[in-house]
Amino acid sequence: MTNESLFAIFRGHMSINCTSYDFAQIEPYWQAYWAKHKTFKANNFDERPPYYILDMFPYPSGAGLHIGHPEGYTATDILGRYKKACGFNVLHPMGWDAFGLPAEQHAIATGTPPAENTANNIDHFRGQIQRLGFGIDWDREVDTTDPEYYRWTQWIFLKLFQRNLAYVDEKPIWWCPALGTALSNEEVIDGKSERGNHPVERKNLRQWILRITAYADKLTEGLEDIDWPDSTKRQQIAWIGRSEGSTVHFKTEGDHSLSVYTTRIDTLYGVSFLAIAPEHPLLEKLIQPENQAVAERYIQESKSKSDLARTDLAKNKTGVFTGSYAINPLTHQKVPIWIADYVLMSYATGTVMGVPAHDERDFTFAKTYELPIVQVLKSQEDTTEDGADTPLPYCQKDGAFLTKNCGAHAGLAHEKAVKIITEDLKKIGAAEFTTQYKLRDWLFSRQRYWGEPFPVIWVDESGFNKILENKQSPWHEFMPEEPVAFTQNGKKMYAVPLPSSALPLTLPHLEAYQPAGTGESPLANAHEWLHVKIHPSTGEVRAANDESCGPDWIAGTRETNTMPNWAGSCWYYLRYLDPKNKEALVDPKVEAYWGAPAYYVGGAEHAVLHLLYARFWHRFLYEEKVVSQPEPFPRLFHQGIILGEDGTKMSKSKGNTINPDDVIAQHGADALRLYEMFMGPLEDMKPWNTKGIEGISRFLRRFFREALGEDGNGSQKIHKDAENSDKFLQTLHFTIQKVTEDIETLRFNTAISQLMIALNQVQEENQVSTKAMSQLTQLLAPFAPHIAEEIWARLGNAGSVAEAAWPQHDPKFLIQDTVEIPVQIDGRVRGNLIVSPTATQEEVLNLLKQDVALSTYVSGKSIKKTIYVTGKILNLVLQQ
Ligand code: ANZ
Repeated sequence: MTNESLFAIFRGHMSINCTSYDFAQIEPYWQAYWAKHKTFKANNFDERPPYYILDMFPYPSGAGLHIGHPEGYTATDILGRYKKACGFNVLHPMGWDAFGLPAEQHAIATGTPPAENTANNIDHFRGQIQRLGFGIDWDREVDTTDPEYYRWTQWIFLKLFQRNLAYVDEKPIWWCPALGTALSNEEVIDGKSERGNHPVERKNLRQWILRITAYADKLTEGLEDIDWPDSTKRQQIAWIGRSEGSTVHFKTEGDHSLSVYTTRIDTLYGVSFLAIAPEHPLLEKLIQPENQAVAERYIQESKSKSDLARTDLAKNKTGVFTGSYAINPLTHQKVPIWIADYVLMSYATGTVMGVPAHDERDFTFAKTYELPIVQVLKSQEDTTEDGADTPLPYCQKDGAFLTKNCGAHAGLAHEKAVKIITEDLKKIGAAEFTTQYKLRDWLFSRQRYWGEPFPVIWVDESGFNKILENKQSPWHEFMPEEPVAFTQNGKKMYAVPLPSSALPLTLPHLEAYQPAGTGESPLANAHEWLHVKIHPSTGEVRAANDESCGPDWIAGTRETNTMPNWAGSCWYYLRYLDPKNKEALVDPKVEAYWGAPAYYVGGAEHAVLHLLYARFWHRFLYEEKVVSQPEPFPRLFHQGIILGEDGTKMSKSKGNTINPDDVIAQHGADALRLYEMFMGPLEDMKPWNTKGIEGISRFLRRFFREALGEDGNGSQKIHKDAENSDKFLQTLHFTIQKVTEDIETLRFNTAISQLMIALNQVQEENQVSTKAMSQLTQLLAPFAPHIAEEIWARLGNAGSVAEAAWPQHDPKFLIQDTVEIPVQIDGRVRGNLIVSPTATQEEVLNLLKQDVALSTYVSGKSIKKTIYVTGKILNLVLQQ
């Protein structure tokens, strides 16, 4: 039977008739085949060992897939297809991180509801991803905006709420008076709104906040046990920013106490001013009447600056005097209190002690405002008594105390000084040791429509007391020990958690998506949804205007804020495991079966926010016994960015973007996949090169031709009973070994080079067995799966190449390394020979005769005795 007829039987009713490599026919065919046969379906509790591989799921933007997406997704697909061939039960899922600002802005501009727009974008993305031929189990697709998904996002929030890890507080947001809306950080550029270029300011609003700081130490320590890129670990450590120091309390005039946080209490003798943040609550008591006008103007101005601009070392340090003084608890000296915006209210106490002689910023500040510079330390090289040879500011910690200025502590070194001064001041209640973190609690609310609604209802005090009376009611399912309350317009309001039976709390339909104009989200306009009545014991919720509610029903208001789009991406990798579960976010048995992903592959730009938030939620879920391991992503890999052909970052404005749809249309998905993997090491940044993808296209066409001949229906060279040459077998088995090792270590570019070498060898051969050609095709399959399926089938193999067992290399075909053996003649080592470790005595003796130096010892003589230890030593005794 010819290959052609075998192939026709296998194909059944579908057929591709192309005689040369026609990817436009081949690719859709095999994609349909995989979908029909559910080739990549992953079953829970399969007896094969589980292998879970995870991509960072995309935000389905209106612009569609960009050329960077296929890079990471191809890498995970290669690994997944390879592991499947090795006998693993591979789970490689895909989903959509679909809440976010663009859909809402689109809704405001066009009136299309965000849900509709998002669904269209998802369809577009799914189609594009499917055209790349990834081996994804599409039955496990998740969408963070699907109420059946965000039911569980809300559930996790309620668990956090129950454990008092969610609270409310007033926090500043960007507020644009001209637009009448709150803006996100991304919508503010240099103190102006991105839209319309209007000035923005900080405005305090009630916000939900998650107590991530309670996990600061655990999140730092947990990094030790995971296999992540060092730079990403370092970024998380810096972001969490654990700092050990002291808090020192200064008495002020009017008998207030002003606390400063310092890591350098050893410089307390050199304090010449205190600097206080413009937002500090004590300021109104400290500003003297004659300083009022100037101070107020300064405070107002600082409102429009970002923290980054305020603390930038390169920028001028500004400030104004409050008119008040504080007393240094160590020296009892009076120092002026200045307002300075380089001090942030959000860090530590919001006040710093100014030590110009030993701190860069304080030095600049003191120079600008002519404040005293009191030196208390000198460098180790400085031999002068008064530290005259130490250039100021001297900021190192290795300095020694001057004997003058430093009272009882003169002569102490940094570490000792910190300990002793803090302990001394602690005795009089003027200082204590403290630990600070750069990490802030996570501001978890947005004044937006297109996010998860908070599953809580606000009630007043009398309503809350009614709920407290009935501890059996569903309102207590997630009730925290410490009630969450907030006073607004003089009225104290309490947050009541919805019971799980009331989830999901879905977003209401709106006629318009314009913000409310009050700083609240558009949900403030959804009156029917917003104003409710709740029953104190049954857990029922009805519309406020529902007349069937009796007098015992409690009036309540839903929350108008929504969750940030980081929420849904905090736990999606768990939902993939059990996406249809109605009883739990994931069945613990299913979670235990799959475990954490073997690899998590995604961009380095997520080093902190997403990767830290997800670790926080995961740790919490671990403590709540929802998951079985403390870390969500034990092994992380960042793919490098693909640059434009000009070597700069791709961007629409520069016109150097490459559209994956265009590349697929021109060269096919296989060529795109193979090219992106061939560009260079996966983690490297690399520029796109049109010539490069053309070369890859030629390689694929050549592979097709070599395997299947000019007419695509069988090559003269390839046949079942062909005798493979030794050279070819060596190349084949080396290629199997190399591609296998390279896939395991994600070195895809070198694996592809080896496939190219192997194809060159095929070209040089007169005959190659069908089995050997099929094996080479299997090696190509994870990289370029469509063409590999087509070749596999046309070579007469049954079933999908994705399901064939991975080929094993046979070591006997591998060219071994050589060894150097000593040659001893009549008891003396006369030299060495380079031989194969398995060389026979005869081979070694032949080599000896060819060796210019050694052959002189034996020429003309006969050998009496030969002792050869294979691969170790040759010992000869000559006839005398
Ligand atoms: C006096 C001093 C003297 C300081 C000196 C440094 C050097 P880390 O290590 O990052 O925690 N600081 C404290 N609170 C601040 C705030 N809210 N805004 C801006 N700066 C603040 O840094 C701790 C140091 O940052 C503290 O130690 C304080 O300046 C400053 F020779 O106190 B230091």
